[in-house]
Amino acid sequence: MKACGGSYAPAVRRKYYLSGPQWAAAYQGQALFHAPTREALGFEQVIERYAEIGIGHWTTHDTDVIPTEALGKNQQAEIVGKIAGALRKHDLKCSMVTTETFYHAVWAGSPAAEAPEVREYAKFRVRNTVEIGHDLGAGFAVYWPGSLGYYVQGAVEETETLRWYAEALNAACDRDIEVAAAKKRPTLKHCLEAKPFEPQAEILLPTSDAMLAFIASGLLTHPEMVGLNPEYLHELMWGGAPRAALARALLAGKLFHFDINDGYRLKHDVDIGVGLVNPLDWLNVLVLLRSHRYNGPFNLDYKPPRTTSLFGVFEVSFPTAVDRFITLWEMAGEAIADPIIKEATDALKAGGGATDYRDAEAIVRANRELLTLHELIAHRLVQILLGLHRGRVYSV
Ligand code: GLO
Ligand code: MG
Ligand code: MG
Repeated sequence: MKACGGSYAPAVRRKYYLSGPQWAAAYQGQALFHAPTREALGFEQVIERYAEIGIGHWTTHDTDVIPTEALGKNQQAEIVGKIAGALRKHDLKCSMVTTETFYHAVWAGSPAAEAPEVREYAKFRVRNTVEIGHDLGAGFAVYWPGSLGYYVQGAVEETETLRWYAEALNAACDRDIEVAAAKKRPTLKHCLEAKPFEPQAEILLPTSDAMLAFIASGLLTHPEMVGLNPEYLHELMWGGAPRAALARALLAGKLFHFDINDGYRLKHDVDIGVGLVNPLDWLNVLVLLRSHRYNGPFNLDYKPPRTTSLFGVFEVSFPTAVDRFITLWEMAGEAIADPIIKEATDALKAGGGATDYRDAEAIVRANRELLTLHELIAHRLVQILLGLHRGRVYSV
C-alpha cells in the first residue's frame, strides 16, 4: 500500500462526499460464469470497515440487508434499528437507499410486468424503501430498472410497460411526500440510473438521455422530484462520452447523484475502481463537475476484482479507490486554476477578431492559430495528470 502512494488519512477522506455501497464491499466475486471467491459480509462489518477507512456515507439496497420475506414486517424494523445503531456507533450516515428490482424471481417479467399483482408488489417495494430511507436519514433513493426490458421481441409493448413503470415511481414519490411531512424532513431526491445492457437483452431506458426524456414525458406526477444517478461506466459501455452525458444532465438540472467507477467501452459492466482505466477522462469529468459546483454524492459503485481477497477489499480496493478519487478531484481544481489553460481558453473565447461575419475565409484565417490551442489544452491536461508540469528527473 505504501508503494501505491497517495494515502490520505481517514479524517481527510471523510471531508469528501463519498459513499460506500453495502453491495460493493459485500460483493463475493460471483458472476454468471464465476463462483464466489470471498466470504459473505453483513452490514455490521461493512459499516465498521468503511468507518476505519474514512468513507463517511453508506448506501444499500433493501434486500442487501433485509431478507425479501421480512420486508415491511416487524423483522424489518428490528434490522433497520440495528443498522441505525451501527451507523451511529461508527459515525457514518446513510445517504441513499435503493430497491432491488432485478434479482428476485418475482422480477422475471420486470417490475412493470403485465400481471397487476407484480406491479402492486413493485409499488409496495419502492414505498417501503422510501420509508426505510426516512428511518435511516437518507437524502436519496435510486432506481436502476435493469430488468425493464425483454429477452424476446414482440411480447412486451414498450409504451404500456413504461406507463406502468411510471406508476411505481409515482407511488414512491406520493409516499415520500406523506412520510416527509409526517417526519418533518425534506422529501428524498429520486434518481434513475440507466445501464445500456444487462440483465435484459433489450433495455427500455438504456441511457441517461432516455431517462431525461422519460422524466419529461408527462407520465410522472412529480417530475421535479425525479432526476438521475448516472454511472460513469454505464455511459461508457454504450460508447457514449460520460462527460457529455453528465453535461446534458447538468443542463437539465437533473444531476442528483453519481455512481463512480471505471471500465471499458462496449464491454460488460466490470465496475473497476475509479481512474484505473481512464484517468484522463476522469480528470476531465471532475473538471466539469467542479466547475459546475456539483455537490451531490459520489457513490463508489465499484466491484473489487474477484482476484482480491476479503482482506484486500478493505486494505487495498476501497482505500485506493477513495484516494484516487481525491487525487483526481484535487487535480481537477489545479486544472481549473491553471494559468496556461485559462489564458488559452480566454483567447479562444475572445475569437480571432474577424470583423465581417459574412466572410467565411476571413473568419478561418483569423482563427487558424487560435484553434491550435485546443491541442495545447489537451497536452496541458495530460501534463497535470502525469505531474510533468512539475519538471522531470533524467536517468541519463
Ligand atoms: C448495476 C448497477 C447497480 C445500481 C444499484 C443502485 O449495474 O450499477 O449496482 O447502481 O442497483 O440502484
Ligand atoms: Mg450503479
Ligand atoms: Mg456498473
